[in-house]
Amino acid sequence: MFKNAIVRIPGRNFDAGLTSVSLGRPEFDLVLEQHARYCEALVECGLAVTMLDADLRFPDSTFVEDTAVITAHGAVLTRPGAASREGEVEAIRPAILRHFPSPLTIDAPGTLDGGDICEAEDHFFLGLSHRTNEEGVRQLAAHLAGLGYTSSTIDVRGMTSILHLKSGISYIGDNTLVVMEEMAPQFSGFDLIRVGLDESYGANCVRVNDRVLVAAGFPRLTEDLLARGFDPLVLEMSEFRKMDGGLSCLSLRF
Ligand code: CIR
Repeated sequence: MFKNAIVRIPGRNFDAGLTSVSLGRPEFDLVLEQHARYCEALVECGLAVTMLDADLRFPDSTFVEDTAVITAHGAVLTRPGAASREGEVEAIRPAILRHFPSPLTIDAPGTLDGGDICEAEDHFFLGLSHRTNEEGVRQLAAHLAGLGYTSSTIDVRGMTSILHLKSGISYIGDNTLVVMEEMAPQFSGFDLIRVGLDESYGANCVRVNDRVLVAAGFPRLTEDLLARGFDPLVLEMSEFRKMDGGLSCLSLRF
């Protein structure tokens, strides 16, 4: 069960962040509206939400997930792979320290984005991506082993359609992974909810206590979740998608 979430309100310069997709410019009023609804949803799921102020130094800083990996046994501050995002870690450190007084760290030359890290019970999948390098994975695997977890590496560098590992897979509890079709063969041993190409953005969903947050516009995935006994909570994400962001990146949950 999660009790807390940390989020950061998007800044007015949100549209100056990094993106690899051509879906148009995010509309700021809608960004704020979708973010507010996302925060409400976390409250509906029973979480106490810490809302950090917008930080105009870092246009991508609303994607807080990339700055830390938080487990039940301890937290790790990351070192994001995009130079424009490196300073986000110092900016979030005080909020993490309030809950985890001695976080571990990822140090140079390691780089690691939280979006590449997928926790499935006591095992972590560590995505090797264009943001997370081998040294970052090595350091995190060692930290996780010290905290009592196992881990394995999934190389997503050849997959041009996703930014992070968790753009393509989500562990939603009950031994179930939501996974983009092309990644499915790597995850035997789990019950898989496969997501086709046309719904692949939906693969980034988030189990929060009794609910599964899922992006609006992916009816087959939502039906599959219902059919397997999950309780989807559908959220409009159009403006975050324009900046390569998904549901999981908007919060740290613990
Ligand atoms: C970036 O490119 O870093 C941001 N525009 C999007 C980050 C999304 N984060 C995530 O999926 N964990």
